[in-house]
Amino acid sequence: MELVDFVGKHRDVVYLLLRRYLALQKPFLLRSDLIDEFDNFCDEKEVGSVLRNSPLAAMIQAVQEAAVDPEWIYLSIRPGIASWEYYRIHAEVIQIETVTISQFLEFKARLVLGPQQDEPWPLKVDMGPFNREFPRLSETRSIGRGMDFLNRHLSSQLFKELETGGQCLLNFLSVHHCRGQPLMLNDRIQDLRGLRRALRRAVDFLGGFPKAAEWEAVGHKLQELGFERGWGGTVAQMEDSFSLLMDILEAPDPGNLERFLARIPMIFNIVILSPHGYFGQGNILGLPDTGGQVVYILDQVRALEKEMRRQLKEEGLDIEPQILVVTRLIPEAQGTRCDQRLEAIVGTENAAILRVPFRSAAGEALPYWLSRFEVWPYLERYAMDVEREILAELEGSPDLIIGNYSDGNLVATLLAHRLRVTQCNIAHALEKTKYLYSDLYWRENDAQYHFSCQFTADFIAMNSADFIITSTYQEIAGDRSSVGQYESYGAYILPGLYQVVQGIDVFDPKFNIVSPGADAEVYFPYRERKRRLRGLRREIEELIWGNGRPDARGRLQDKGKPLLFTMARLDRIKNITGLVEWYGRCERLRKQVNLVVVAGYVDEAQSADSEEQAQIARMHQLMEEYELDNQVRWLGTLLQKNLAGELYRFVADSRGAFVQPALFEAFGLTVIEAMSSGLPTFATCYGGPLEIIQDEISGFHINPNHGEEAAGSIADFFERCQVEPEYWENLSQGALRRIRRRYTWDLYAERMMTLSRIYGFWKYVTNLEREESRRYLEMFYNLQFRPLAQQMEH
Ligand code: UDP
Ligand code: LCN
Repeated sequence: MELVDFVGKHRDVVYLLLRRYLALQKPFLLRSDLIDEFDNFCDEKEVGSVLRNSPLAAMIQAVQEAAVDPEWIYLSIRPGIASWEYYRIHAEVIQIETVTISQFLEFKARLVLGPQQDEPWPLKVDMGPFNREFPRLSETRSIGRGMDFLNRHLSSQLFKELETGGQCLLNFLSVHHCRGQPLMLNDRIQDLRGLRRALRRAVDFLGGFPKAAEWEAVGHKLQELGFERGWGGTVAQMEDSFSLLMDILEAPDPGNLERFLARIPMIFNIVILSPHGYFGQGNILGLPDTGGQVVYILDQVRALEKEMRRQLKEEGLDIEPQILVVTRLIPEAQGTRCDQRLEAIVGTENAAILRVPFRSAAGEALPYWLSRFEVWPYLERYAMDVEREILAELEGSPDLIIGNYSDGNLVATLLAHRLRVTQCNIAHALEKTKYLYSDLYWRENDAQYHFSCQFTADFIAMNSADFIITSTYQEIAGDRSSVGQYESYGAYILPGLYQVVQGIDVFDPKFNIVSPGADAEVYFPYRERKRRLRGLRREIEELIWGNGRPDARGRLQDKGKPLLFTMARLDRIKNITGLVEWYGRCERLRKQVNLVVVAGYVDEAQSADSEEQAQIARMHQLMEEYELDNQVRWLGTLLQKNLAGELYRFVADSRGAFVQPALFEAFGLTVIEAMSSGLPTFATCYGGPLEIIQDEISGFHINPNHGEEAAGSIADFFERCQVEPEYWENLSQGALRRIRRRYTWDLYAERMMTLSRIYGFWKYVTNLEREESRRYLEMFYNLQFRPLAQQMEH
């Protein structure tokens, strides 16, 4: 091995470097610490030239973490996406050797707990053995395209099955019911031979009818042959479905299997869970824990309902689809509608928000709002209450349960388990990678954050889900230099509690990237003049230039300049204050544009959140320090959706741009909204926007840790647009093109429905084989999660 040889040959230099690391006197070093120190070392020592292009330098680039005690340095190395190796080096002897993941985790635990608390038999959790028989992707570039892979796998499995006379597909079609009615086959068809015969007869029979004829004309005879009404709305569609099935019985291939499953009516009722936060339709965005997740779910519901209706019509079924979004009922609702049990969702025909209260152990409804970190003790009781309510509301089980975020996914797990329904998870954001060392130092933070509960819940829910959808690739597996959010659940330790040897495997075909869009009714290109909401123009001018608004600070002096716009909750991580500071310091940028900020409140007293209060104070301080009142307009107000939509377009009219400067952004709906309006967009390179935007084609990446450079590149853009106005146009077109191809709710809904069917079929086929892992997770839930959650209640 190159590295071992190198270390053997250059022990003296390696020794000096290790001493440098030891001298930092930190038990854990991050990739950036290791690289910075390595660079300093190379700059100072003559040996720098030997080291810079050595295998050691390559290794240091790939190290994710080092755990250090005076004797040993343990390293986790990630040579590529989702690939991990573990080593240790003796600091005196300078010998390098591989270690197992468990040894690495235990060493880290020892550094946290101290040697006196060494545990000879720590609890080790390992999902690896359960998945041994299951198919798994092998290429990193296929990660997140689980469905395509599964389709190929399923069709070859089906091929083998059919050759040996297996009845799995037949049984699947026979069990298909909706509200007690069989939908595909009745009991006149009992075996594969019978099915083939019936199909031939049905196709012959349909040949004598006009293509547009409907079930009423042909149904009687088809039922006699063994078919029910779920095969299509017209004779043409029925013929299509029958011949697809005949092809599959002859020789299944991934394409025809996907097309066939996509035609089977399987999903009529959906339950979407989002327990925490204020979930409603008006006046709630910006309340604690209530941001993009709510926007996402409401748009998702509208898109799914539309798609379900379209498909049911095509399938010839007169069934009204129903979607319920289940959240908490909060009696002390702070002027919102979160104390109402049922609320119809605007823009849908039959979807509603169903609110069920959290109950205490004594059975009383909890009157007040709780942060997402505090919800754990209530979720089990909540799941049971929800089960009763949805069964009553839907008059039966749902066909698909979608969880959102850690709490929703846990409740989805409990419900899907009890009702035996397909489960889909969505995370929006996972906290584990957001908070540094939140797993290792869980004990220190548990009183405030309860990460022990959250990470245990995540582990259970991720492993229980039939499929998981993410908005981006990096959410699953990161990129070359940073670890994916799901990848970070691969192996980890909560010292003193348990260690996960193999938790989540990002090569599991359950992962699928399905990105959301922006509501196309609200966020459309600035050029579509006819659709523009001209009535809002006065209000917008007042917002941007108006005098004497109590919720604004700053008045723009030069109205002719383009506007640089940003909008977000005023959280630290959104880094709005960072952007204001970059702007304040960059003369070139100040010369080119005015800055418009929509975030938080101008009056600190209006905020109930300490983090937000600190950000508000910082905003005022920056406004003073850089004398920004003539060039920055800060609006401390929550914009209503239509107004926000028109504002993006107004900014585009000024030939301005949008900036999303977050330190980390899991996905970033505002980026999608701005791009959908045709605004050139600058967004953080940490998180979702890195994938949404192709640098210099559909927008720009900026590094929030290098503010000066970021401000410089925005200034460059505007300077270039001065001399080359078509440059602005190119970027605007690039953004619109990108959105049309990748980020629309229509694409989302179609894909989501296909996934639900394929994974529903897969669940049916593998049901028995999943029993082992189900039991294991049940045990982990009972013995680990439940006591942790109960402790919180006392
Ligand atoms: N939003 C809004 N008005 C505001 C601030 C934000 O309508 O005053 C919306 C914004 O348009 C976006 C969502 O809130 O749809 C924020 O989602 P994002 O993914 O950007 O961030 P999150 O808040 O989920 O972290
Ligand atoms: C939560 C976040 O933090 C955002 O990055 C996402 O865009 C939003 O949810 C919707 O998924």
